[in-house]
Amino acid sequence: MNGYEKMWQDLGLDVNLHNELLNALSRTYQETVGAQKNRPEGMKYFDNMIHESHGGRVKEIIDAKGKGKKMIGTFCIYVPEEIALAVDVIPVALCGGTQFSIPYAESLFPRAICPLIKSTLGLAFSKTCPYAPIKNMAVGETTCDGKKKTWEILAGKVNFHVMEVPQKKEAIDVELWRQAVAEFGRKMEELSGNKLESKNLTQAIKIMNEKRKALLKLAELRKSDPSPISGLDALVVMQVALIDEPIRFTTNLNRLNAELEERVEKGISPFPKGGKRIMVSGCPAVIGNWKIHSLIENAGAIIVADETCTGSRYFENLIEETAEDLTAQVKAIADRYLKINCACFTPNRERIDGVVKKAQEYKVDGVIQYVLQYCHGYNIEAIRVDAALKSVNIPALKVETDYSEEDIGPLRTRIEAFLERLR
Ligand code: BJ8
Repeated sequence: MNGYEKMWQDLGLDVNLHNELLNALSRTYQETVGAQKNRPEGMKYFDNMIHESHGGRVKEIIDAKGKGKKMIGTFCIYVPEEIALAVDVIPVALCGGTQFSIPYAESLFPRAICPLIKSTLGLAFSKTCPYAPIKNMAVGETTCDGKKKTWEILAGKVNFHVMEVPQKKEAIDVELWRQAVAEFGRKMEELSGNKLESKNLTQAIKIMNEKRKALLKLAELRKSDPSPISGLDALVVMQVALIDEPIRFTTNLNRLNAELEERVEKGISPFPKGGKRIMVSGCPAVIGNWKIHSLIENAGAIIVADETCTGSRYFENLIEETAEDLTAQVKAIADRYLKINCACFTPNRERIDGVVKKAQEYKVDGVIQYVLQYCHGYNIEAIRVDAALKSVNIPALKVETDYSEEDIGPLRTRIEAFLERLR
């Protein structure tokens, strides 16, 4: 990525270390995503967006800020993007998916917290995250304990807002969440200096719903046998969804979907018809993390669905577009987001039932429960998910791992053995 050194320097990044990070990311990308055969042409846009995630996309946001826009960094798909967009605030997900930055977090934070949190913090601490200096506010949320306690430390250092995500979905929790979303709206108004108006919110809801529809279409196409796209490429599309400008993203995804439709008609796929179909369920896999998808597909299976926040949890359920005023719109937004089934909720029957339903709908042969080390929510919930899948005769394997390459050998052996016993 040439031509951005001056920008990184001006942002106060450690340019040499940042170059090392980019080289490490680019090597992993080439060895995983780039090494695949028979990829759709339309993936070129998404490859390029990953490549430009620290370059062109950052410059674009700096330019937009020059024209009066603001940027927020987010860490969870519970943050309602349409509210930010409606007041000219650009939301960008800042979660880290690379092992490279983890040691920089471990110098201050306990080692026994999840790699997603450590990687995110490490990028900021090591001055290798170009978004950290350009964001006007970070927006955290009360989901898992690791995140909640981290926000307390960061809040003293940067402009920080924490959204209260409830832990249950009873009437009292619905009310609390609606208030949290309304409060987020007021925060965004303060940050941007723009008033949240129904007209602009209508537009932003449409933009996000179109984006969700395109992602739903991609999910639908993956139901084909053989799926026209690998699970690894579908993951790359999702990773880009979390950082890209939404209208451009949707245009390019619709283009990719049109190509995939043709591939379905012609039976073109990176995998043979009748291959073993897998659903990944559990923790998100953000940019830098292609480990588990690559291992599963290199073992010969194809991932046809992701029940994760870098999968269906991000794009399922559209926002009602019939609300007539601002209050009703904010309520409709809150209600859509509360349908996201994160493992932070209890007792979480909706998620367990949803995993089973999805596994059946996508006709999967098995489910791999993907748990990031020290993510207690998904790790413990895996017991109930496993039992529910067993009750309908769908085999499941839980893998608990971090971002390092140290456990690749044993993981490969376990995944291969699991795939071997399917069907
Ligand atoms: S809605 S999954 S994006 S919280 S992996 S940091 S939960 S210890 S990322 Fe998440 Fe929102 Fe839930 Fe989705 Fe904690 Fe688990 Fe780490 Fe996690």
